[in-house]
Amino acid sequence: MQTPAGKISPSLMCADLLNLKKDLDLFIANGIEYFHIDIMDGHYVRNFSLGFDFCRAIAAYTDTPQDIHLMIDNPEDFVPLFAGIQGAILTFHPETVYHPLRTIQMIRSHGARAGIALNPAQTIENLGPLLPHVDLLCVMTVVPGFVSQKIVPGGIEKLRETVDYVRSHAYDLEIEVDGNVSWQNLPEMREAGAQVFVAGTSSIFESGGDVGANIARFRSILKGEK
Ligand code: S6P
Ligand code: MG
Repeated sequence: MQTPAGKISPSLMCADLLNLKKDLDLFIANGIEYFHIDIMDGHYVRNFSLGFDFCRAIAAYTDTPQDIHLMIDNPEDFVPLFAGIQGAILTFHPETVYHPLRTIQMIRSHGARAGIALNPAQTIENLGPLLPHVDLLCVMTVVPGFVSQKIVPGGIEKLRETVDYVRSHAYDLEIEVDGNVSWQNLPEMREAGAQVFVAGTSSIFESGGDVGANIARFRSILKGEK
């Protein structure tokens, strides 16, 4: 298979759970790179979403790597649990812990890849010391907590500046964009240099849409075809 122009990480929180198996089969057949699993605790964000049992069920069905986005307080309490998911990337929000470097080390020592998330109100320079130690940087283009939000003003410009910062320091990590990765925003997010795209209700899982056709549409935008 050709190296993809960008990786797709469908946000399974946005899937129709009653049709999940059908969609998973489509994603697997299309070589989808990651599954984005939003974990919310009702404290760090005012919402609940998926949980460990969901990750375990997906892992029992497919070895597609899980891109697990922990929007929770005290993430270290749950690192041993989630790191047990084969091939997982565990992304946490650094402001939820006193010592984020220790959390990164903990994730890696449990055999998972480590990611950190950058909120719209945070600057990349603040996270600079952590960047040599992580596998993934998740740039949030919405405030975490809910699906179907509009991109924050200046979100794409911030993404571009963040990519430039990471490249100028030659950090070896993947840059993911999460939040309103819509048909409209996707071309600019791609141009800005994101490498992993979280696909939710504004693209692959759009209401009334055909997931199979939407995967093809997403891929062709990532290749710069439309
Ligand atoms: C938001 C969460 C995201 C959403 C994604 C949904 O708190 O971290 O991963 O699931 O943004 O996609 P959309 O297209 O509805 O914004
Ligand atoms: Mg997310």
